[in-house]
Amino acid sequence: MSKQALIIVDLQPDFLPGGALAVPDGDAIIPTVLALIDRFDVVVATQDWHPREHGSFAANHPGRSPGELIDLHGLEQILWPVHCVQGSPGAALVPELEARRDRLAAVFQKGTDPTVDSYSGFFDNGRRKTTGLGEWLRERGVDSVAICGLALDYCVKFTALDALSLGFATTLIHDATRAVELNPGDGERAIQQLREAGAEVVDSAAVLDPIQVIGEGRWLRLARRGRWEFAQRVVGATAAMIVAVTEAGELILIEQPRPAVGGKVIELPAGLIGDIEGSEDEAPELAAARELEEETGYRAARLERMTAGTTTAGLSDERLILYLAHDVERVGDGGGDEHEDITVHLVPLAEVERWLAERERAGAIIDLKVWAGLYFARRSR
Ligand code: VGL
Ligand code: ZN
Repeated sequence: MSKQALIIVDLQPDFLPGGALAVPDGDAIIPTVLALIDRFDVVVATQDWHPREHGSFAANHPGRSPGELIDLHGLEQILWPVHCVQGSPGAALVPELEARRDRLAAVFQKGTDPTVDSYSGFFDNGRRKTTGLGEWLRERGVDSVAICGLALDYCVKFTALDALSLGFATTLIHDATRAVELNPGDGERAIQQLREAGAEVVDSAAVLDPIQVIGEGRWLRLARRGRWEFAQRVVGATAAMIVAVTEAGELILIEQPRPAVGGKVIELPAGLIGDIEGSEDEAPELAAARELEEETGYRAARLERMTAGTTTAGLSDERLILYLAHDVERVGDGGGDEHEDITVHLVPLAEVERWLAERERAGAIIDLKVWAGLYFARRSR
């Protein structure tokens, strides 16, 4: 069994609002971090722990101010206000965490060498010395880490990047972090960078309130989170739906039998993304193009992403990306694959309401997303 540790990064008063190097809203993560502590067998903390003469403090460079960049013994260094001075109240662990000391298996101090800063909980910024955290985790059989704390765009980010580089499966608990944002967007960019480096980014709910599978068929799973039951697809949680209008100004609709509702349903063409074996990584636009052609016989020169969202969030985790097809051209009959029984309807944009009402009176069922599609279809003309 893989063993996972929680790493709480720099949860210290100096990084909270009112502190020397305040992270906006940093205190908001404390209740979440406390709840997370109980869900991990191994919990460790890092602590920014600088000598007063530390080279990252602007005050130690006459004429310099916080936020400026300098060269510190060969490494680029952002200058910070004096913070987390060893033994000062602002450098302690926050009282809420201090009260849970019994649950912290170890605390790793960093930034103790005045000549080099240490954002990561594993190594200094020059990667010259280890704090011992990596070795400590390995010795205890830990092979995956979940990371929370402050600040997302500095110490949390570099701790996570080092964890990945050391081969730990790494999860970032997004809502249990906050960013300094010296530059607006630094937090989002840190998330992006971590994803690209291979980190999994989750919200604490995924840990505190995990999804339980209570049944599984060939295509669908019945799942539960807390008391809430819902359906998940076994493959492909996201669908692509296409709004396509012919050159003559007709909205392309399809009609097909839907066993769940026991009748024929009028819908926009759509299909699952990544449901074809061997092409699970298919780009959403390609899935949309493929489905449009398979179901309707029309090919689009270009697909433009209009919007994305949930379809029936009370019933399923399914999400949908809605595309607008540009310059569609008829290349086949459509009708879907061998398992499908699809009729294609071309309905002049100005007559969609009347046509749908008529079809409804005749016993057809209308998928409500047709109306959303109509909005984008008309807006595009
Ligand atoms: C941190 C800047 C300087 C952090 C520490 O904990 O993110 N940031 N020292
Ligand atoms: Zn620091």
